[in-house]
Amino acid sequence: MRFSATARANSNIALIKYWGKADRRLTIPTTSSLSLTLAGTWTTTTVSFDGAPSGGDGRSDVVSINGSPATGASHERVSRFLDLVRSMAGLHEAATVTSLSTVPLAAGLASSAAGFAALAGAASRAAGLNLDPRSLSRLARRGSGSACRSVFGGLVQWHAGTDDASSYAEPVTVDGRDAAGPTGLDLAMVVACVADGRKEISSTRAMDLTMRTSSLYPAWAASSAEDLEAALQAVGEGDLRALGEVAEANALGMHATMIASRPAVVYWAPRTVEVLHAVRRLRHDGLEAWATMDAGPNVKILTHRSRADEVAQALRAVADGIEVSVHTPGSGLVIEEPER
Ligand code: 2P0
Repeated sequence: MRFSATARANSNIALIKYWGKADRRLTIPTTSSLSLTLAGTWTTTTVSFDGAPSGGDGRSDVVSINGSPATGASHERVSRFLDLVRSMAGLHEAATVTSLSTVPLAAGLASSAAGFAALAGAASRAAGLNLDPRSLSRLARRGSGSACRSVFGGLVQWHAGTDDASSYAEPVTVDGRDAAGPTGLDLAMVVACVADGRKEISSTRAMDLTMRTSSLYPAWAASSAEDLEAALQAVGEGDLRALGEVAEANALGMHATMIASRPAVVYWAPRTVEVLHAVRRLRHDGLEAWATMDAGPNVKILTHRSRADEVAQALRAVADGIEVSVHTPGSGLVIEEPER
């Protein structure tokens, strides 16, 4: 008997960041976060439980990511996640996983968020589990923290919680309407990719190092709770300026904690700084644009949809070789019906 399901999920970019775990095994974060899911950043994943017994003397999972077999730590991470799904479903069969991302690496959006959200959807459905969106968010979180937010579209809040049940994401709406799209703030995210090399240190390791060694970390975590309140208030009031200001401050504060780690975690490249200055100049010239950055050198700029092309144009002019793309808010996890 073969059980198969396919699911797809978009990437998300945090406006109020997740950086640090209170519980590493369960991926319970130290702070709550807020993100925007981006259109056109799909990862599509198919999972089949093949009938062969897994683990022990049985065969191991076969995992292919963008056409290449996953090996070592990335295979181990997917397989451990499948073990969790198998234990939830009482299943003992090995899986075949095929994952394809539509976002080119050069777009600067390579992320485990879309990957683990899609894997959570496909694996749980192939295993015969029929999870509601909140349970899918909790499951995706166990693969990668930020993945719990990619289960939903538009603006999404991840409640840090204190245990597995209370740590999940949900959409942020205003009067029951989508807060990110044309009925709300009408947001866009411009991504300026300044380098596409592999990162020196993974976000998982970097956030642990920051928590253990950066004297600035407790101050950032405390202010992040206030930042989230301010961001949610700005969303409720439809105030893009207030949202942009707090998002930029929260991201730069997170990077300050990393830079104060020992050894320092410095994701910034020279062109990162050039783009950050360009964004400040745009604001000075009256354009609504605020920067955010993640565990890498690329800069994402929050703006109004109507100004996104102007922002993109200005950033392309900063230096040769900066790849710029414009993204509107996108939808959450989509699970296709399984074949049985
Ligand atoms: C975020 N990042 O909120 C933050 C900001 C990067 C910087 O979530 O260890 O890949 O798998 O839970 O989710 C990247 O961290 O980390 C991330 P794990 P994840 O988007």
